[in-house]
Amino acid sequence: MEVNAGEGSSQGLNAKTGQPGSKGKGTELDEWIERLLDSKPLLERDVERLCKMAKVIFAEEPNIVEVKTPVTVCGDIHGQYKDLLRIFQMGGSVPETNYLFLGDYVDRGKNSVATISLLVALKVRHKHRITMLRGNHESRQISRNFGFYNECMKRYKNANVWTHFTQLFDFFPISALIDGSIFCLHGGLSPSISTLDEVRNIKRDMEVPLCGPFHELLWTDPGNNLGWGKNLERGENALAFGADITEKFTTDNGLSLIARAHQVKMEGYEFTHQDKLVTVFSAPNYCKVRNKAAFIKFAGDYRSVKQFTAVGALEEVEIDLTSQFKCDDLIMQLSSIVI
Ligand SMILES: [Mn+2]
Repeated sequence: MEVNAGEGSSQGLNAKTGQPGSKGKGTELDEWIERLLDSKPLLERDVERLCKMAKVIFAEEPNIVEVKTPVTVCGDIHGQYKDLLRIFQMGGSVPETNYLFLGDYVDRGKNSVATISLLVALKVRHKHRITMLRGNHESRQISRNFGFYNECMKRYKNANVWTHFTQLFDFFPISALIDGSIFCLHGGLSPSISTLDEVRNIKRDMEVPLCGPFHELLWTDPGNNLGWGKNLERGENALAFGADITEKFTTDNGLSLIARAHQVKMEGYEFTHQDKLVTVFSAPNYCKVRNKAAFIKFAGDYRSVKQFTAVGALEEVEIDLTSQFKCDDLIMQLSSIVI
């Protein structure tokens, strides 16, 4: 993958012995990125330095990051590192392609450390090319129990790397707004939030709370019933919102669409709520569900969906279904890779 923006070169420099400050930030980051792409983990001290650099960048971002098209939107990755590389291969490399990730980088999959390390390194290297939102798994409470913590302990023999990353997660932005009209976040709406300004006013530099609006934006799902109701699939206190809630929020805030992640979908994506809401999920064969994964490119009024199956599929076929899908006056191009 081409990740070098052109300034500096890593040739002749030793990533292991180079001292901080002895070379340009870009060169050091390029070395880390190359190392990660070579499937080698970063050293613990490099993770610490990377997270310090990243904290400054994330802390400067507002709760709603303004993003312009063209941008490629990805849902949950969940430690499926090879599938993340597949996304870059199919969707375009960084920094040539702009990416917006909707959270849940860690847990469940086997390679949370490599996944979050690479994405954060790319973020620091090309901060205007990648937007990373916070998912409900970017929290101490969740990632302690669903894989990331145990993987850090296994790879580094201590919890320091987990601590560095989970401290960094507190600074991840909550949401993004594409071209002023597509509101993007990990979970969904909140019964306590009716305007984008209310999202802008949330205090976010903390562990994801156990309840309240911040929690809900990262945890809720769209439901089939109208209004607000229980979301029993996720537990007693979880909430789901109906198409009427989506309609009111999008109308009141001048939005054309809500793009969110958080739920596995067999096709990798699903439009619902009168096409005012799309779920995108980018981890194929998630927990062996045999789902396809997808990501969506927005470019002005043009939208295209790419689907893919798990790495290691015996056979891949690309099917161009251009013009079979129409969404209002927008043409959706669907290229599918199936076994
Ligand atoms: Mn989630």
